[in-house]
Amino acid sequence: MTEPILHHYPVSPFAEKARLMLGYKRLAWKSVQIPLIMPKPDVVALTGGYRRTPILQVGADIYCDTALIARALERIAPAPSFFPQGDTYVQQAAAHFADSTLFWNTVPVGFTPGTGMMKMFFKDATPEYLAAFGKDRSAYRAGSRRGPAHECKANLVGLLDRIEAQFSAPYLFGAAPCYADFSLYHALWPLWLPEDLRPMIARHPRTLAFMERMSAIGHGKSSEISSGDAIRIANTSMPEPVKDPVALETNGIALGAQAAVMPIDTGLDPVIGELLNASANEFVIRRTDPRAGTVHVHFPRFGFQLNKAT
Ligand SMILES: N[C@@H](CCC(=O)N[C@@H](CS)C(=O)NCC(=O)O)C(=O)O
Repeated sequence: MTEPILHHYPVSPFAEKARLMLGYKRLAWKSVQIPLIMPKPDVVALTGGYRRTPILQVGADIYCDTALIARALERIAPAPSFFPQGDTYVQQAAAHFADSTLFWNTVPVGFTPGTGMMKMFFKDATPEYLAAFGKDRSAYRAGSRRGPAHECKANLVGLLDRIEAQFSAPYLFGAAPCYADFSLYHALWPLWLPEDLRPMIARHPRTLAFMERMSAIGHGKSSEISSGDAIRIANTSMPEPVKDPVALETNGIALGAQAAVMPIDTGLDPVIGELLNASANEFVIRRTDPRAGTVHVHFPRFGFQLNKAT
């Protein structure tokens, strides 16, 4: 099997979710360090425009969004499963809430200038870089609102109490981790990783024990390669043929037609190419890049929009 390649950077919580999912599957993987801010020419060579972090590459197949990365990894390595009690609504709801609402409350607190993640990861950053970072993230968030830290801190008081109350077992829904645990872990990571913020979590002993337990899963075995090497791997690989393609609710866009897929919330950059699949769980777009060759770019259905290519 082609080793999966994760394109990521250390400070990204969603990348931490993917690293831990790879560790849980005990997969050997390759790691490509990507820029934190635009431009990201080598990411875009693979995705065709999608810029969010992380992406997972398997040969010439590119998986965008950690929800779909989880499903791709589940296919590659079915055991241990991310869905030990089945792929149910309540687990997806818990994962989605953590990836969106909880995440957007922990990030403004965890990334407050001069503290937490900023102190850990950006202590040597120049004022010019910090200004460029701020500008990049404002553009990336487009019209979506990020609350001020005091509002998020207030929300977190109630949220952390409820998370603590949920733990009657080692993990959210029982004795083994499920997909939602990886989402909860990464959303709380910006408050748990930096020692100066950890007391917010440590006030909740079961949540603290959960974070320690999840962190102990580790990242598995990875080796660094360059983004140029990853592009060469895509170029010399054949994308996996799509099995049983369907055009579910495409609003008139036929399979084989040119289409545009992009997120509905942040990083609204369309990926344009031939629509190969629009199933209940996944969009697949085929596109050809001068450097990466022909690739299949995969997106989850939920959280993404399909439009006619203009
Ligand atoms: N729903 C996406 C969210 C990914 C996301 O928001 N990632 C952040 C980093 S934690 C990001 O893309 N930031 C902008 C960037 O890296 O360019 C997922 O599950 O992968």
